[in-house]
Amino acid sequence: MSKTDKRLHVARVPSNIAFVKYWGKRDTTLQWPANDSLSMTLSAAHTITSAQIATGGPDRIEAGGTLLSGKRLDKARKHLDFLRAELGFAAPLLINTKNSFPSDCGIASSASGLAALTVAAIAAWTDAGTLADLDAEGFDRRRLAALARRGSGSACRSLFGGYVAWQAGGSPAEQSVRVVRDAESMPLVDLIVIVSTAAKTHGSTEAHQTAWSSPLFAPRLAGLPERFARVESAIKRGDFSALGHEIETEALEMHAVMMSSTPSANYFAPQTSEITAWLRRERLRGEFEAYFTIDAGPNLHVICEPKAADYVASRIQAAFPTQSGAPLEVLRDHTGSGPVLNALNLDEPR
Ligand code: 2P0
Repeated sequence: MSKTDKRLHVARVPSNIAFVKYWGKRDTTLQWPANDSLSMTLSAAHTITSAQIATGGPDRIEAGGTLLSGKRLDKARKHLDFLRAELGFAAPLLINTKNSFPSDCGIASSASGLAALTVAAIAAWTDAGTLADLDAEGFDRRRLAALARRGSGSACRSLFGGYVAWQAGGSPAEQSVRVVRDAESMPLVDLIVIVSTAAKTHGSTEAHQTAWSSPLFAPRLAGLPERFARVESAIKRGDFSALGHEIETEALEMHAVMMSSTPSANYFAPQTSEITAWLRRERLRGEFEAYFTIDAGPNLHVICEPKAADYVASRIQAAFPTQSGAPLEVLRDHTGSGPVLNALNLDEPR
């Protein structure tokens, strides 16, 4: 057994919530998005993926102790094949992955999942024990982001903390990821309202392709650079009200594109619409300041300042006490500072 056989490389990578959404691609193979996007990195919603060099055989990929299957397995395998072909590594891997939140229902599990797989796999192949070790091996965050993006576009934004922009540039090779503002200087809370944990019926990778068929997509793309600039400016100024209004309009615009595409995709559940209408009504009445955004799933992300979070969460749960007969779940998350990598020596007591 070589030295690397005995080390377990553990990546903890947060999910992210997009304030300017990535929807539509110009190139599916090279993962070149139709527009620039901007997200807030989360903390509590994360994926922990461990990787270890296997002594032989194909990759073995487990999720929480059972073998991964279906589309999640296909996506993970395809990404490991891509990384091997791109980087020249050969060793098979033992992978174990676990999400801290429900998968495939609009909490960006593919973002944290594919980013964590990228970091853990490369750490195992290079025997890196920290992100600094990976950097020394030639894998800085930007390179890791560019590799993770090939597994899932939104994954590239999870490699950094705070508020993160993914810019499409003039060609696939000119894409870039940069931090707009760090987490500590503008902490916000994301109350993730779980309307449904059922896996979504239309996966976002396929649905991305339909964006071009919507009559609303061209006007959306024409207006997005200005919205992006307004969102970035609101974050830099710390203007929460301006940011909040922008993110609601942005989320509704993306869903209007989804709904008006052929075939059309409607990710809203009845409670999604009820809660958005209620939230706006309460805000207009001056009850609290909170704004929603919604990804490719029925669950809502209610964004507010930390000082308002307890009150807003209690009001949501009082107004919507149950979901399908069970108490409504509201996960509390906040602006996070990005990924962490560790290594454990398996021949030492843990
Ligand atoms: C985003 N979403 O910006 C947007 C908002 C969903 C709605 O990125 O095909 O899973 O793997 O690149 O990253 C979901 O798309 O798609 C997504 P692929 P991905 O977060």
